[in-house]
Amino acid sequence: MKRILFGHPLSGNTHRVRLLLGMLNLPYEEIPVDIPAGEQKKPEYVAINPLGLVPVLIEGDQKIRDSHAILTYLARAYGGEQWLPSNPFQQATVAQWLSFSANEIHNSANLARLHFLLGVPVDLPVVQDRARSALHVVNQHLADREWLELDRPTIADLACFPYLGLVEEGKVSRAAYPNVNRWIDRIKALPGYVSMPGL
Ligand SMILES: N[C@@H](CCC(=O)N[C@@H](CS)C(=O)NCC(=O)O)C(=O)O
Repeated sequence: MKRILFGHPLSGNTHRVRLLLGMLNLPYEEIPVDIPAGEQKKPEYVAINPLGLVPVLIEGDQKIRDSHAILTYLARAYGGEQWLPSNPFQQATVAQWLSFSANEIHNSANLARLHFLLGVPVDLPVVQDRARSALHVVNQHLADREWLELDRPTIADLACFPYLGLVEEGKVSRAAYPNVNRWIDRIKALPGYVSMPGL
């Protein structure tokens, strides 16, 4: 069965999907979408994702948009109990970090990075402060644990990792967050880890 990932080489949203695909050892073809040229808003791509965003995963005749939804699908379809357990409470503890990634991290660390990478207009001090708040929350949470939930790597870790790992590209220092830094190193040491520029 053919598996295609529409993404962008510098996209952390795409990268969290690449990470799980690598860790699950699932073969796929990546089709780069030229975001600076606006290819994601052209009719051909909007027919694939009406939101005009990457990533999108196509697997056979199934199509999924949004990196967190894709992580959820891949984890349940191929990851057994490891990456997203079936127990409802445990599943919710993982899901709360997917939401944290999609909101608190996306609207802070990601926006600050996009400002320096692509000149996206943002209220820089505000988004940088929000990034520090997100780092603080994760740093506190990791004070007495190695992984975000369940004492093992799950899609919670893979969701939050890219933009916290790339946060310094938004000119926010990670120096004051040692638990986050050790957690980043642990993720980079996982079997199947793949890198991207900046990580
Ligand atoms: N919640 C979405 C966010 C996707 C997203 O913002 N993708 C960015 C690339 S990292 C994008 O496609 N930007 C193009 C644009 O805003 O036009 C996800 O997790 O997949």
